[in-house]
Amino acid sequence: MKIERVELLHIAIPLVKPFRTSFGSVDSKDAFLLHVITDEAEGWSEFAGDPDPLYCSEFIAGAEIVIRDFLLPRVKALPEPRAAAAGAAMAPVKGNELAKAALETALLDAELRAHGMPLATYLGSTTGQRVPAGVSVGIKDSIPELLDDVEEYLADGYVRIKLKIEPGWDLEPLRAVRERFGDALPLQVDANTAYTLADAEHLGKLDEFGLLLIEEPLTENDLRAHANLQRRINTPVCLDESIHSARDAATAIAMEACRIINVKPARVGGYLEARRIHDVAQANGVPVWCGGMLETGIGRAPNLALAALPGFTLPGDTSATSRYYAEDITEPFVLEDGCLRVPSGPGIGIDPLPDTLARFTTATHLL
Ligand code: OSB
Ligand code: MG
Repeated sequence: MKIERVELLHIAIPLVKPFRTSFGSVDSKDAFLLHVITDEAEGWSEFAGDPDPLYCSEFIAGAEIVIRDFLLPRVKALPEPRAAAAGAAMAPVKGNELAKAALETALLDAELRAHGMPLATYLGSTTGQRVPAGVSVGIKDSIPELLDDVEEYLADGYVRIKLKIEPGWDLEPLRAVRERFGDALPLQVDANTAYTLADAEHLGKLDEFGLLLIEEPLTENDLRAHANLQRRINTPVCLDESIHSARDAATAIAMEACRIINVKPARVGGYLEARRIHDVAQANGVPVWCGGMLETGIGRAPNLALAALPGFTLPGDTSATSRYYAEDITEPFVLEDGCLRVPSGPGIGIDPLPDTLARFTTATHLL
């Protein structure tokens, strides 16, 4: 396989409603796609980060430079630009996991398409498998607004609700959701690093709500603080932002900094490392689930292939297209009995719709 051309397409797609977290609010998904053209097949991927480095240190403008000037030249210098060799070739570049994931995934897609193999088969899951879908519900201006949204998602069939929380928006919304929808509803929360250890006693009050987990309550990468918190509360701590690699996962598990891990392929440098985290967690009896970054269909399809692996025992943030977009750049993913299906085509199993993609593309750069 020889790389002939790599295109980077900036896209902007309106969200059906603003999505607010403890780190900010967005009403549009701004991202870029990578389109790798080789002599054997073409591959697609999506950069998962945002225009601003608020969720993580990477951001769109920086990632474009990192890919163009540091990652792609290293991959192009390989005798054969196979996805399995790309990780090692890119390793001298520190960090930048989201950028690495985007490049590795586009290469992997091209390679698998050349072999006619679906990503799910490559990873060890099954195409056509149904993956239970949860939904992440943003911070709202009022409790009634939150309850309306949760009601709508439950009517759609989502099997698990995740509430975004922050200081001042935690106990009250949880109490309201439990009162309205009952104790049996699978419910979890995500703080996106909004608390400190000084809040440990307050966070202990979440125990009464019988949550599946609390995601990333404290400062990113502070495993010691998360371990300290986990000793003081019953709700299982789940790490998102703090896990960048399989090594991080092994360390966090050994330190008892978490009891559950949110696996986002982009955050850990791609699907190969995500698979390793799944394996490490499974060997330690730690459940994992697949997180999301409001991906378009190009990012959603491969996440479903990953989420179908056996260690993904909790519903993911792999929601249907309609939860994000009135119109997406791919065919929509539709909820069937609370589940999405793993695509069955080769590679990531989905292609952008050319006309729709053209309408949502704001700039195209040849790398
Ligand atoms: O922390 O899981 C997160 C969205 C963007 C950035 C970070 C997160 C999220 C979500 C939504 O919670 C996940 C999704 O539905 O894609
Ligand atoms: Mg999270």
